[in-house]
Amino acid sequence: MPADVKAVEIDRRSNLSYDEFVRDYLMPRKPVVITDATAEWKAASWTPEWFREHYPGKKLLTDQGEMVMEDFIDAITTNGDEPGPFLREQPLADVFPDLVDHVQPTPKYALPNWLGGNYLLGRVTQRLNRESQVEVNFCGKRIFPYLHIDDLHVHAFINQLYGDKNLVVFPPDQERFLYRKGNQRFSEIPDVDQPDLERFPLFAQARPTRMVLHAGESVFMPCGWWHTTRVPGASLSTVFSIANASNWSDLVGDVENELSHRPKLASMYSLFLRGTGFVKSLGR
Ligand SMILES: O=C(O)CCC(=O)C(=O)O
Ligand SMILES: [Fe+2]
Repeated sequence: MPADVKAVEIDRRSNLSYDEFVRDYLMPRKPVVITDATAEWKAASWTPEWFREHYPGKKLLTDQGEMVMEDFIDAITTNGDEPGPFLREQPLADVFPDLVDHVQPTPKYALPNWLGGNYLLGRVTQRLNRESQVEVNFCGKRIFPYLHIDDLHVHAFINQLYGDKNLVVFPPDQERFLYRKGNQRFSEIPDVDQPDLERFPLFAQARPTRMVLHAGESVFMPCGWWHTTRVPGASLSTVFSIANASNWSDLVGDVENELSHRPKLASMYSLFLRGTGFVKSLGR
C-alpha cells in the first residue's frame, strides 16, 4: 500500500474570518465544516413538521413520483428498510419561491460568486446561472445516490438544516482509486461503505474521510473533491455553489470542453471568459 495516501483531516471552525477562510481553505482547496455560517437564516428553524403545517396539500415532484406534502413528510419521518422518497437537487426558487429569503444572508464565504450574471452566449449563461441556484435536498434515511464531484469545477456549500448527514470525502489526488465513469463526474462504485473489492480492487487503497454534519453546520466542498452522503433519518438541507478567481480557470476549461465540437467557438469563448474573469478579479 503506498505510504503517501492518508485520510485528510477536516477542521471544524466557527467565527472564521473571511481572510482566514480564503487563506486556509478556499485557495488551498481544503474542505472545512463551518458551524455558524447559516445561524441567521430563517431556514435554521426548518423542520419536517414545519413544512407539513405550512404547505398542506402541496404537490412535490420526488424521485419516486409526485406526492403531496403530508405523505412526503410521513414517508421521510418513518424509518423503513427501503429508501423513502427524495426531493433532490431542486431549485428552492422553483419549489418554494416564498422561502428564498429564508436562506439569506448569503454567507460571506460564498462571495463573490461569478455564477450569476450574463456571459453573452445564452447557453453558457444559463448553464452558469443554473449552478448558482440554491437547491434543496429533503429526504429520510438513505444514501445520496452517487459518489461524485460537482459539475463545472464549482465549489459547493452543503448547509445541513435538520437532522444529521454523514459525509464521505476523498481529495482529488485519490481519483485514481475511485473508478471514475469515463470522463463523467460520477464514480462506478455504487456504495463506498460496501465496496465490491473484486470489481474495484484499487478502492482498497483509497482513504476516505468520514464526518457528520449536524443541523446548523455547513461544509465547504472545494472543486474536484469526491463526495457522497448518507442520512440516518429525516434530513433537510440546501446546497449552493460558487465560482470566482479561485476556480474560474478550471470552470472555463470545462466550458471549453463542452463546446469542443465547435473548436473555433470554444477557443473564442474561453478567451472571453478568461478575460471576464480577469476584469472581475481586478474589480475586487
Ligand atoms: O446534500 C447532500 O446530501 C449532497 C449534495 C451534493 O453533493 C450535491 O447536490 O451535489
Ligand atoms: Fe455534490
